[in-house]
Amino acid sequence: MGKYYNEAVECMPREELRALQTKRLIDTVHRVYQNVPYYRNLMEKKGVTPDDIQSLEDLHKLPFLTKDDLRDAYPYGLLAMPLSDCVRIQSTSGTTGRRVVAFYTQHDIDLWDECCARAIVAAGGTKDDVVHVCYGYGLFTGGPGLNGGSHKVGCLTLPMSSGNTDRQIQFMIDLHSTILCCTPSYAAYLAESIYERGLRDQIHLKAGIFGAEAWTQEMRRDIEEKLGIKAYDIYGLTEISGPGVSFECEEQTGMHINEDHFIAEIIDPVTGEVLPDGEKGELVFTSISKEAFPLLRYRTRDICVLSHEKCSCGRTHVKMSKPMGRSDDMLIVKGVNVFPSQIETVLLNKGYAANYQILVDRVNHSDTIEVQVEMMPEMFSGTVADITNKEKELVDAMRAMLGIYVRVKLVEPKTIARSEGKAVRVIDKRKLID
Ligand code: DLL
Repeated sequence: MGKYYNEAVECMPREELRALQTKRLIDTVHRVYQNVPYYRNLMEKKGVTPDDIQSLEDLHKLPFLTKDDLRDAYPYGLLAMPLSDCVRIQSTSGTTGRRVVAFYTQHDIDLWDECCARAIVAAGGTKDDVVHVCYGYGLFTGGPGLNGGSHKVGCLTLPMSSGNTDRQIQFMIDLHSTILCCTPSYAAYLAESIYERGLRDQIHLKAGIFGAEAWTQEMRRDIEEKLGIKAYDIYGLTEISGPGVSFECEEQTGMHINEDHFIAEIIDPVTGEVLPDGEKGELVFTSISKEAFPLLRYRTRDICVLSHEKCSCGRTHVKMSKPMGRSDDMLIVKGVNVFPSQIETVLLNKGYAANYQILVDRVNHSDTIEVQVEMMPEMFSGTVADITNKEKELVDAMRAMLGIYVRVKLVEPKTIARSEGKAVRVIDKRKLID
């Protein structure tokens, strides 16, 4: 297997890849038009017929799909195959309060597993590895996706699911886990627990495949150091299949999108206009090989940048940057756009761990923002004056990053709840009031 799971496809010359995408796009558009009345309606409203789509350049003529469409069409309205041909559903974690159900045929599961297998091999995985999966299993795609990928590579797979940190660590030691798959916030928590218990020498991990939520380069370095591993990013979303839509290679400079299955575009989130390579905007996916739930021009709300620059790993598929936040996660505080990742960067740069919570409120018609962050244990014994100085230092750094006053409160170590899945970083009380 070597360096790639599927070299012929992952390193396919771009011309050939475009030809493959074009053929698959045309087939998918015809099939969706025939089988999905909901999308046919959207196309008719825009005055587009399947014959208008002859090349990749015509993609922009198709209407967008949004999460609201998925909600309107819930549960079966976007199915492109008879339900009797489907073998599985998965569903979103509901972090934004809206459930989405995606359907899979056996073919769809196979291609999803292959996408995850590519990610595992890119992280150095071979059949000799022990893959420790502590993403949640069940409706969430994380556990089943990485589990399927690990089977395809032929690794010994530990379907741990999330939670029970003591048991996770014990299995890791006893079964010599070599590749850890979980959310970066849980990886940070595991790293902290292993470090505190002095067990680092008994851990055999060499790599981690972490995704499902935003994480910064500083957090990557912190996890890498504490666990002695190389940490790889993986991206995906339930609507488009789950983890493995894109994944990092050894260069760690963005995630290769599995372009034989998904066409990516970047658009201006306000006007919907397609933006050129290198510009920041909202990521849009068109799935071109799925049978049951092939979404066309699905707006992810994730803000990022695409790059077609040649990658030293040899893969030819386009790379996407780490999402820089979601257009619907962006907080507007006192009229200023604030992404939680900016706050995290300040904290990690100043030597704090990523144990924090952002509280936004509205007091007397004015927005307030407070960041609660855990003190590092060595600070905990500091004097009140020392703590006040540390808080002031963070307030200044936040102001330099965001341009607004952010109240900072240092709290005792271990007082902010740890997450086993996606971390809840923001509590926006304004949403509860409005
Ligand atoms: O989070 C799928 C997944 C599982 C990806 C395991 C990676 C690993 P959803 O629950 O539908 O699916 O959430 C999808 O999570 O639109 C992004 O906003 C965010 N997200 C996913 N991966 C990353 C990442 C899974 N690597 C939503 N970095 C997406 C930042 C990510 N955000």
